[in-house]
Amino acid sequence: RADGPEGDGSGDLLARYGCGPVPFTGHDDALYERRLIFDHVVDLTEAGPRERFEAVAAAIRDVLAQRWVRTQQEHERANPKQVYYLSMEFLIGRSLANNVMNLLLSPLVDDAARRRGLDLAELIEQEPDAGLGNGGLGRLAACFVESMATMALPAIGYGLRYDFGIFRQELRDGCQVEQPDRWLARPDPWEVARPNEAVTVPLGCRFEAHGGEIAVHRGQASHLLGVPYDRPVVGHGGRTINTLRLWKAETPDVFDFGEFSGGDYFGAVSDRVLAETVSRVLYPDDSTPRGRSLRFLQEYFLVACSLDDIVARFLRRGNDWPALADKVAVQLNDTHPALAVAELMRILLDRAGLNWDRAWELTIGTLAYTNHTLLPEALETWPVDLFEALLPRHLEIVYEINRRFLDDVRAAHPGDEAKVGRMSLIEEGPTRKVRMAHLAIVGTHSTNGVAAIHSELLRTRTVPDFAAMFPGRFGNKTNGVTPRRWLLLANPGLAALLTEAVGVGWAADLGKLAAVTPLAEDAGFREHFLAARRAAKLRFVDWIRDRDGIALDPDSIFDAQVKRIHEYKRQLLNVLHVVVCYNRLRDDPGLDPPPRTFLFAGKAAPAYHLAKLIIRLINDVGATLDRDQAARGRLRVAFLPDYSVTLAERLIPASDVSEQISTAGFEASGTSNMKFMMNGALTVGTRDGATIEIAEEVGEENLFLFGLTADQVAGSRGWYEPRWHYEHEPEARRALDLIASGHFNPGEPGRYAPIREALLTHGEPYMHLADLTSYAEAQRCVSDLYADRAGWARKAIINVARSGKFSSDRTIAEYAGSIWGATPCPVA
Ligand code: T68
Repeated sequence: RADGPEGDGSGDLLARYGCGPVPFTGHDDALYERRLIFDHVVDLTEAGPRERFEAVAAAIRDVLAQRWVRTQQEHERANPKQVYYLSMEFLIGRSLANNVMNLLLSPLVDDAARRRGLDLAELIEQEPDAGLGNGGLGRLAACFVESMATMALPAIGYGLRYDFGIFRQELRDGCQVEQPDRWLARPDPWEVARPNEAVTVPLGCRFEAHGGEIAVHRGQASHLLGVPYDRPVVGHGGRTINTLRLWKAETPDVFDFGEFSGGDYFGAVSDRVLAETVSRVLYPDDSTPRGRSLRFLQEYFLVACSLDDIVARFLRRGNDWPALADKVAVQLNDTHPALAVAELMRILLDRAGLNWDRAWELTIGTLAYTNHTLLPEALETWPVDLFEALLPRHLEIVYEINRRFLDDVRAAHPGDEAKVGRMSLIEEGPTRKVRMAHLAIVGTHSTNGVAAIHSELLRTRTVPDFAAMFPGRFGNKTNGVTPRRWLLLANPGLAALLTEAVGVGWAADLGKLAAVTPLAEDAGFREHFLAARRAAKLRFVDWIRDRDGIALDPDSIFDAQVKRIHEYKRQLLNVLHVVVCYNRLRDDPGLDPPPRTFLFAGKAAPAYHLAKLIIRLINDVGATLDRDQAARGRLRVAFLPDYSVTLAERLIPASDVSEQISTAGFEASGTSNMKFMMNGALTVGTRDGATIEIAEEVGEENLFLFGLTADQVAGSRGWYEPRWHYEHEPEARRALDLIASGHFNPGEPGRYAPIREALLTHGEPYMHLADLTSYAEAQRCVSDLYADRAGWARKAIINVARSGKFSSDRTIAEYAGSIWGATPCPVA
């Protein structure tokens, strides 16, 4: 009775990968009631919303359990090349509605809920976001595992099961206050603990944890235990259900426990608590690693647990060491798991007993690395001392890799010791450090960036010596996002319209949306399109009113910049433009631009003081505009607290304008730019990251590009003088002066002096003032076009129609084809 809709969900791509809708049959109709009564021991009529959510989720898990087992059995049997995605972050969000959708159970579940009088929307709101990531990098990992399952690739994601994910952001007086994210306060219905598959992680010392740092006791080896918690990753169509395996750190079992505690009950129990600190909390710094030693231990813990598991599975399937690179592909999500290079070498040398050259060839053949940033301060390094204390054998291996590598560098460039110093895996200085990016490039067969411009800059500017030495290793894999979560689930109205226009296949083959292009010229379709977008807007307005008590005017343009707060992303450029608009309204009350609401959301790293000041400024400006007659009803600013996957799912479909305004050359790719485009927002953006490729797909006339190019930005290094703009551009000067005057914060007039100072510093790296004039001009074009409903709809429709390239299915097909050499393993 749980049949998926016939013939549905079987796009060309799915067909190519041998998948299609799968009928679920033979489940009894009382899964929900049984879960409620037997798991919660509560009468049906007494159950609260949280219990009802858990029972529904558990019932869905019951439905998928056999299919999940079947997937694993098929992978064991077929022994295909298996893909492993290692990431310190998976920003999953909620799972209930997504899983129901991908299982093609929505009609059944809607019907079952109706018959029981259950309010599904209310139950969905009970699920906390699994916020095990900071931003783009973590969300990308979540999109990738979903695409891999949809495409029937035999793939496992490995990460950490943090007790606390990304902090909850509260605003007090307009300031960010971080609160712990207690997402596991109630049992998570999706995870399956597998203590019998726990692995032991040996360490070269014992340690104590003090506020994110560890103190080591050298010479006393110790162990951690990694306990896997598995989560289902449901592919669209429900045929393949892959696994996301998250490791929880514990202390070794009671047996060892008794041995080393030596009768010290109290000490033994506190050791357990200590071990568990390793997977306690996600580090909330998205771009500047703070070099905390506990983070290093987390990274090693992920690598050691995952490689142990990978090797065990490889051997269990009857494979032998020489076949490792033919049967296993490991993708490293940034350098965070780059210790895998040393760990795999250790396994192959010390456990498999291979010689160095054999071990090295297999290591390189198995591993591949993705870079996500060019910011020099974001490139990870770890002190040699920390390696030595915690992982002495790994340090030995790193030194040997480096010795052989530098021999090769010297052979190729005799006498060029400067190059040797630049390329070494070890950074010399007062504290010697291991350069993780160098280790990752040297120890893998593939290094890729995440958008064309980023991959190019990586090769030519960041690591040119390596690109020259290993030209065949460098490539590009432009990011993508899953159209299931980000269009089919997030925007049901628009999704239904698209299905009506081009059939159901688009969700699994987003290129099919190209067939929508001619409908941009169809007045009737444009009306339906605008109506679907209006519906998404109204839905968001209701939702955010209920969540935060924020009242938004759906008749205004929703102009959104939602992402981590960072100087390079230039929320300040957006604010400066808002103040320019405000000054114009104050000067000329007769002005009549279309009303606009500037929506901001995003978290600041807790120690990034300027980013926190930017949040406060946005809130101060918002409050001032609300009070000022000149702005009221025409210009608003709202900062939506606690940005999350769930907030993004609601906000993106409701937005008219997508702000992608990073300083050119700084944003590796961006992925929200793709989500906005797919949902019919128009982009105001710089020629940066994947926004360049969006412009190529839609044509420059269908978005609003402005500002300096990456080459121009790089060419200005050293001589950029923001004061020139301040002195010659009156609107820029007045905006900056108004911010610095205390107009928005009369209680503490000096509050924004540091912002003024930063923006006017000679050589200001993000060149805000240099781009302000062209940005304001682009924004004027936005306002002008908005007045032309048909013109706006045409462009928006073309954006949706041309978004096919930005499906993560395309990205994953490229990884599978040119990096992993992996092919689908469909589950019958
Ligand atoms: C982002 N990086 C890029 N890093 O900024 C973005 N970093 O352009 C890109 O689209 C995205 O990756 C996906 O490729 C991050 O999100 C982090 O979150 C991070 C976390 C810890 C340490 C360093």
